[in-house]
Amino acid sequence: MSYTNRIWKAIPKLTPTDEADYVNRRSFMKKLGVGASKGAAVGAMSGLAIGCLLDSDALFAQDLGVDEKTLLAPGLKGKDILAKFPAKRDKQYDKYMNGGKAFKLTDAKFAAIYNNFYEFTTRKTLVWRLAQKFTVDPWTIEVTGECKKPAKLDIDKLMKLPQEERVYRFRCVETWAMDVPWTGIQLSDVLKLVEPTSKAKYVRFTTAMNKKEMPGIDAAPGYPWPYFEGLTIDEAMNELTLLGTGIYGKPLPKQMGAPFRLVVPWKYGYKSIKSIVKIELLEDKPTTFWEKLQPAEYPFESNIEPKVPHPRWSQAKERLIGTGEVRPTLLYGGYGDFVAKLYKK
Ligand SMILES: Nc1nc2c(c(=O)[nH]1)N[C@H]1C(S)=C(S)[C@@H](COP(=O)(O)O)O[C@H]1N2
Ligand SMILES: [Mo]
Repeated sequence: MSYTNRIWKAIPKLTPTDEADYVNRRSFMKKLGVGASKGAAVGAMSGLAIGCLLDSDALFAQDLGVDEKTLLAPGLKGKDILAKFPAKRDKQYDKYMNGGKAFKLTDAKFAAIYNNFYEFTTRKTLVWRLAQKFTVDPWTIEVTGECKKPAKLDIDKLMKLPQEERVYRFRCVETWAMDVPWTGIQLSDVLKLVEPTSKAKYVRFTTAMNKKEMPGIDAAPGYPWPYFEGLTIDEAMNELTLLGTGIYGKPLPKQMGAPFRLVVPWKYGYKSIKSIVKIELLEDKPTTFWEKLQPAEYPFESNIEPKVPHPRWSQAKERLIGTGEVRPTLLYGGYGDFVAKLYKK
């Protein structure tokens, strides 16, 4: 039996009651065996957070009877936007995949059902469903701070910037990975619009916080919402760093961070913040959502480094979702040619 089929068989059926529990804080906490106190909840949740997951979680799609088209439904649906997809593939990035060896794209339905987006739920395979009600149009990203021309960029303005398709490996700190064709705008093109000053040394990013449409926020009241992340200005300006607009040739589905998210392929997945509403150019180093919760486990830099274990597990190997294939983790995800220079000590 194939890996996938074995996993399908092993997953217990998800009942509607279970599902309701995940969006209901009290019973969710009870299920986790956690008291209602904030501290306890945060401790347990962040331990669970990026640490606890089951391979088998990946494959509820079949049980839920959901097809690929539903899973990949784009967040942005306007005709003018759809006309920009698929963007032209820039093939020069293909050779960094898998250390230059052959690779196969991850099956789209796995990428679109196995998601981390805690604003909706910590249950990966339920994110897509809870995210369907999330409003992503209209949308603006405010770009502000150390720059000469702060701006509020709406969908039309952002979608006028050049975008292309690039296949990158995407690696979560939990050790799963996927090989996917992103569509995106180089973040440097966005930042250049506002003319950063010489004081801009860091960039801070913030996700939307729409409690009505994001049930995971109230379900985890101890988390420092809204989700926020950061890069150095050199990391943000690096050619690899994308403001992601799409995947598999279409605008991003909501569960993957529609309408605009980061894609930073040499860092662990939590740096690739979703559904961004604010970008701030800063002189001082900001903290991040996960760093605030567990600084020893999720430091600001968080580059992919096979020889630096997470305090609770090894990072030497990674497992591709969809096939279960296990491969050695590559330093900087294989993108050392682009970024090793940023970390010379
Ligand atoms: N706002 C927000 N961004 C987020 C997260 C999140 O919970 N909230 N999870 C991160 C983590 S841990 C990972 S691995 C990736 C997952 O992206 P994907 O679901 O599109 O694969 O998104 C990152 N961006
Ligand atoms: Mo992650």
